[in-house]
Amino acid sequence: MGADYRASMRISDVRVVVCSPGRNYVTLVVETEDGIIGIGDATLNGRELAVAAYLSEHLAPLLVGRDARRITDTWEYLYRGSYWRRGPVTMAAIAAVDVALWDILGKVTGQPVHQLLGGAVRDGVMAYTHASGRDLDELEASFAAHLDEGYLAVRAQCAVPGLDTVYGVGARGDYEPASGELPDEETWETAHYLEFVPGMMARLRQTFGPTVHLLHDAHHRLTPIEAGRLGAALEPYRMFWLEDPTPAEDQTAFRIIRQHTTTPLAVGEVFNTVWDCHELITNRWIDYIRCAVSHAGGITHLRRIYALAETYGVRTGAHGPSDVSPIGHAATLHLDLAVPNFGVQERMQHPAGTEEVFRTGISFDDGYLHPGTAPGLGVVFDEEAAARFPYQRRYLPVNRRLDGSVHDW
Ligand code: KDG
Ligand code: MG
Repeated sequence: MGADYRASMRISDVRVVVCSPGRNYVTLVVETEDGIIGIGDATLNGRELAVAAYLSEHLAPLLVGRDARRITDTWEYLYRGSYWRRGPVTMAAIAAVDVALWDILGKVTGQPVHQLLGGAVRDGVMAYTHASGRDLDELEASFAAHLDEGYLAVRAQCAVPGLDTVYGVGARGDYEPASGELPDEETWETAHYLEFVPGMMARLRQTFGPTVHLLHDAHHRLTPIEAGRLGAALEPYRMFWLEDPTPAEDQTAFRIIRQHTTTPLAVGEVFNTVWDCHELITNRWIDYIRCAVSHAGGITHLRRIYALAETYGVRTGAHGPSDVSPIGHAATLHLDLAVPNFGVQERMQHPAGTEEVFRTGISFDDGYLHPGTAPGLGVVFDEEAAARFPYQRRYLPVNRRLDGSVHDW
């Protein structure tokens, strides 16, 4: 059992730790005066130090002395109280505070966070992972390997003939998009991509049969009508979803895509608040909402987005790349377990080294993830280990068309 729930719960210390065990992570550590520690993920890929500064310079002074149990009040104070609302930096910082407070509440009450959210409504969380290849043979081998691991759902990305580098495909093995002291440049030409992708999906459906869930990420690169055309071309292969077909800030683009295809649509990894997606949800222009706990204001805000989505028949498909730290992953899984309109959860392996710093109770069996039943999030953050892996500047790539102009990445 945790400490006595009636005991004083004043926050006495707030620290921000930036570490790089294989990639950068920003972690918030919140400590109460009776020694309970809560942790939150504030990692924003390629912009880590902006969130770290927001937390340590602007939020930490507001937190010391507050009652750690007042989670919603703290969220309101940090969101409404700042006047400057929304945006990835602000909302990643608020998310870290929120998740740390849920972690503390779980530890104090002796309950895993999903119990505090109303309890599990499923036994496990269906996960998808990433298959990729420099050609179709390599993609097929990668896809098969993930099925062997037990996955029931797999996202497929492949190099496109005529383009040197594309999103989702590493030069060797696993794809980790952030790299380099300065941004790498990837190449793009929509015509090449649209020519290639339907054949790739046809081949995977043919090879792996009718039941595996097939996903694909277009990573914000198409116009609405191009996306409609791609969705229609993919209909015979019964995709689980087509992700991020167009740049996500244009919500009304999805009305056009919807008019042209029944391929299910997923979007949201770059969203920070319900205001980024309320039109998408209430107009039923999407099928899956993909916000991350760590980027969309934490558990407190994401569950409101999910509740709105539930009302309109939209399911969840939370973002879970390696840039969401194990703390963020655990928080997401607790929410996934507890919401009725769960759809699927992304899972990308963290680079080697991450486990030296973050120890989780997350398990994966027969395609399903579970965050464990330890009080709070169930994640231990080893600050001494983190100190051995100092921050390294990393950028996400920039995308250029073959004529040299910058395109959406
Ligand atoms: O930091 C950027 C990544 O999170 C993003 O490129 C991953 O698109 C992504 C996905 O679907 O996991
Ligand atoms: Mg994506």
